[in-house]
Amino acid sequence: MSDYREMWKELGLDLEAHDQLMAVIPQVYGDVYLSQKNRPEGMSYLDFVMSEIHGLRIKELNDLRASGRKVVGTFCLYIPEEIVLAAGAACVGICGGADWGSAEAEKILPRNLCPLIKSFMGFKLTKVCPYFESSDVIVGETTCDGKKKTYEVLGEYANVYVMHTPQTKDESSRRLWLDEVEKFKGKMEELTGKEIDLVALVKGIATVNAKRAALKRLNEARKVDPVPISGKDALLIQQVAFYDDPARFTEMVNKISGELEKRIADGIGVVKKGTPRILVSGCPMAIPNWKLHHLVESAGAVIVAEEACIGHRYFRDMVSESGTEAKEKLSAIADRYMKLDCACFTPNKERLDNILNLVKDYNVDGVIHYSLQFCDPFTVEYVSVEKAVKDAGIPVLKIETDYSMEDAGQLSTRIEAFLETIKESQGVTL
Ligand code: BJ8
Repeated sequence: MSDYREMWKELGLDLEAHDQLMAVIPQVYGDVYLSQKNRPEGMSYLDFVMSEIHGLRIKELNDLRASGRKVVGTFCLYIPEEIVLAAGAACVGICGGADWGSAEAEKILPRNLCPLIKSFMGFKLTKVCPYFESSDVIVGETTCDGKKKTYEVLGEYANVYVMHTPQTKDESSRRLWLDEVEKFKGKMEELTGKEIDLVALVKGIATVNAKRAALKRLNEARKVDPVPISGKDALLIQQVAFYDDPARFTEMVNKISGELEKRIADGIGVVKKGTPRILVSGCPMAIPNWKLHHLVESAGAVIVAEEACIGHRYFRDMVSESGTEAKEKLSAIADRYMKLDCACFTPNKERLDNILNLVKDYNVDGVIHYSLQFCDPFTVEYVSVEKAVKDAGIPVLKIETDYSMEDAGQLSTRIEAFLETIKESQGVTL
């Protein structure tokens, strides 16, 4: 990593604080990931990516910027990656999964704000995130109140552009959203100096569709019992989807899926057949938030699907590749993003249907609903999720937490009790 110090300095990182952060990550990664047994060989690519997450990938982005291209940082699934790519720019998800810098964020933001928001503000204020510092523009969105108001504050520290996301899915909301998508295209053209034509849109859509298809294929393998990949490894792959070069990532995920399909054919699993299968539903888990997956899998269950933005919500729907005019392509992009079932929408019945479909398709034994503290949309929507899941005869556990490990012991106890309930009701041996 020492070779990158000059690059980090030029980006404006606080080297001392960054050194402290980089000293913590390998230890955590070793404990959570490298301690696992029987991992697919293809995970060595992810280990490499993680070891270079502030190194090689940032250098690639730096080289890209030196060649005149741009980097666009985002926080939300509503930002159309296809358009960013069509403008010849790179799209990266910004760090928001650790409480590093949250104390600094609390000096200007309320304490009772979602940890994800405090996390990204903390990363910006403490200057330890090279993705933030490499971004030519940060694209926010008006989803939850906490984020939309924080972008106003963030605008004092970074170049911020905000997309206005609708709250409902009726025809007037769809028109508003299409207008936002068209404005975003204009913004990307202005940023990059490149006109986004039909050819560029076709290519951008194909690239992102291929990435989503690769993640879909990977997740198909998780339907099988015994499951050939741990929930922790699958989560990591889905997190890296937001950072890596899309074409390379797609190729590597397809390679891992091939290995998983071979494992399935050979009857090889990472856990024994009959291990309780858990669906996690709720708030996104940005890197390096591996807390819940680690606790659940350490307790003897396996997570087989994530009904979340870092999970099925990201890859479930494709952009239609039909249409022969740029206008039709933009309309197809708008339509695909209107299908997202984030809890910021009301009403949001599709999310309940999607959860129940996952329960069935992945042969789920129990659902853990995960919400970050002070996240009103997901915490309140739990009321409907609990009813729908219980009505389907599936046990459900509600977890509300933050990024600290202070409640790890208490959460482990609750998770173990939950798994015990599943075991008793189904005669599963842990
Ligand atoms: S599409 S889930 S990425 S908004 S956890 S900041 S909602 S208070 S992250 Fe999200 Fe887009 Fe929706 Fe997905 Fe607010 Fe809740 Fe915090 Fe959240």
